Amino acid sequence: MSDASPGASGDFRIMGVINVTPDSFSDGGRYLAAQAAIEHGLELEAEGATILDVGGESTRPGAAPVPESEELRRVISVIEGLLERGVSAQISIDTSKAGVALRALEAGATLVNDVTALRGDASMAQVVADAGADCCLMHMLGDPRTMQRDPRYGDVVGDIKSFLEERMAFALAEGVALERILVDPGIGFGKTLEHNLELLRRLDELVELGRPVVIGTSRKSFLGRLTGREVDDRVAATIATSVLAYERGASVFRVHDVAPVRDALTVAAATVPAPWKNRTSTTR
Ligand code: HH2
Repeated sequence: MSDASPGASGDFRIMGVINVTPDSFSDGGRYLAAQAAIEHGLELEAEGATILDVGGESTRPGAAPVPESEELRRVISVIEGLLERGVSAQISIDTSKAGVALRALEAGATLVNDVTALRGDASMAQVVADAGADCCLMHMLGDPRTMQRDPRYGDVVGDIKSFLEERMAFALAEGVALERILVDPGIGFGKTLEHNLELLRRLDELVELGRPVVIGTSRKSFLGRLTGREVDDRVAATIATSVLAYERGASVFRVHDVAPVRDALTVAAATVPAPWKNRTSTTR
């Protein structure tokens, strides 16, 4: 990406998703899985990702938890490999386990993407605070095994805004600096189709929290319900939601398909100045 492009000037950041393929059969297989994840990360950076989100535990609805030792085996070699290969993108660790976050931060990650917003592990806030790491606080109703069973809210946007406010206060009390915090409504995490759409429609209300809003719609099932498309064929739908979210003030976009989303956001940013610049007093 050239420095002159709007993306490079800071209107948005793309967080490319690196899922470390589980392979419990042999160390050889594990090594190949790590190598594939590293190559994939390099490609995502070349396509315009400025954050690489490395995850070793699926958070899909119904997913079973992964033991810490296995999650560590999946992610640490990938983080080390990405840095050895010279990535300049920020490395994010997608985990809710403090032990995994700690080792990932030691290996060179500088952002903890915790889908439990520091509720999943009592030591997590301290690990983030001690490392001076960035931290993404995401909303989720229930846990991945139960979250899609009839989720209900009073006012989905108001409830999630209050939740994020409370989690920000908790993080601050635990010693995480305000400038290190990002917030995310957690699209698809305990939300019906209508909840997800309402969140996108009123995303500007979350910008009022004064912190960068992260949005992850990439290939998610609500897009499948709307379009009838299978998971690998939801790029256009992901682009539509990303551009809408940008227009309503999101600044970090967690996606699998970096190149097309980057093009779409570059055009959006050239057309409309980043809304979050007007609505927040703090920096992104
Ligand atoms: N979504 C998923 C995982 N981690 N983190 C944040 N901050 N925001 C999200 O929306 C988010 C997330 C789940 O994405 P999915 O496509 O279901 O799975 P994955 O991308 O891990 O394969």
